[in-house]
Amino acid sequence: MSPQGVAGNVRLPHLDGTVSMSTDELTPDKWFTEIYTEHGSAFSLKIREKIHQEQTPYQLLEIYDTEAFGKLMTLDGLVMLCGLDNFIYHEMMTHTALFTHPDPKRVAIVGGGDCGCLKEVLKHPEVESAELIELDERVTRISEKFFPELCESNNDPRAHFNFGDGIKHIHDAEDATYDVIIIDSTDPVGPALGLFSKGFYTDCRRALATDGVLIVQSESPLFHMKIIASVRHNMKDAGFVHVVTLDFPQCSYPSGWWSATLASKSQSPANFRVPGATATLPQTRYYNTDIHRAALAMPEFMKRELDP
Ligand code: AG3
Repeated sequence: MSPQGVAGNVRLPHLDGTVSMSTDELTPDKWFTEIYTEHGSAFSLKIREKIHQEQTPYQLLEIYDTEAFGKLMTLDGLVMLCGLDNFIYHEMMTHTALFTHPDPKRVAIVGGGDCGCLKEVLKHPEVESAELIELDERVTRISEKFFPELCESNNDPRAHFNFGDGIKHIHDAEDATYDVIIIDSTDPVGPALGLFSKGFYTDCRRALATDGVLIVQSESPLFHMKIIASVRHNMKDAGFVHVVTLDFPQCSYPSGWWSATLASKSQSPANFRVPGATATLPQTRYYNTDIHRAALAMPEFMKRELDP
């Protein structure tokens, strides 16, 4: 006898035939919805309440308390992160790049003002400095208030904050300043557009030392193949020797499936470091060696569209 009922006839909690909502409940005061107009779909979260709203000098920043996904941060009405699944994105955007580099000591994060990537980067003991370059300081201040779990390493002496234009910062950086550059941007619209360009990746390449690794959030394989293809093209044009796209689930982003594209100056992305002599696996909830390897495997449609 299982605690839930007779073996073979287990009652599944919440799947007992009751309807969990009626459509007239899907009202803007009870639900947050991001509509993917071009893709005829949307993502909704039932909200308890909106707990913060402000117009920063750059964007509309809102925080909701949701019923099942933890806190939610949106910028101009688009989901940036929520409590439930942000660990997948942040771990995949960081550990894959740091384990591709043979000895990552100096890391730059462009965007990522919520500090989720910063926290993951600082889990690597060999990192000596992690610099966050975020345009909108309010994102960081509000994350400190509502997502303290992402900001728990902000006082680490290795963490440095630079609130300003990431494109200019990388452009002005001395040659070979960084080992790893992480681009944790919004979608490629408005000020973020430049973060997807060949010119920016050329500056990144120059600002990276010999074994340098760049990783960029590159949108959804189901919805945004043109963006992924153009990121890869621009990285190759910028002179990176290896370019690979990794994929992972992210249920709160368009289509529920996301990607990151990694470029390296010399290291083969397939030969990433695994726990042993040169690497210790940080405490993670999603990332591990098998996940890293699996994320490098490309689905057939992506292979066909990206490497014809
Ligand atoms: N960076 C990627 C956000 C893209 C989401 N797009 C959307 N909801 N349309 C988020 C920052 C997390 N640190």
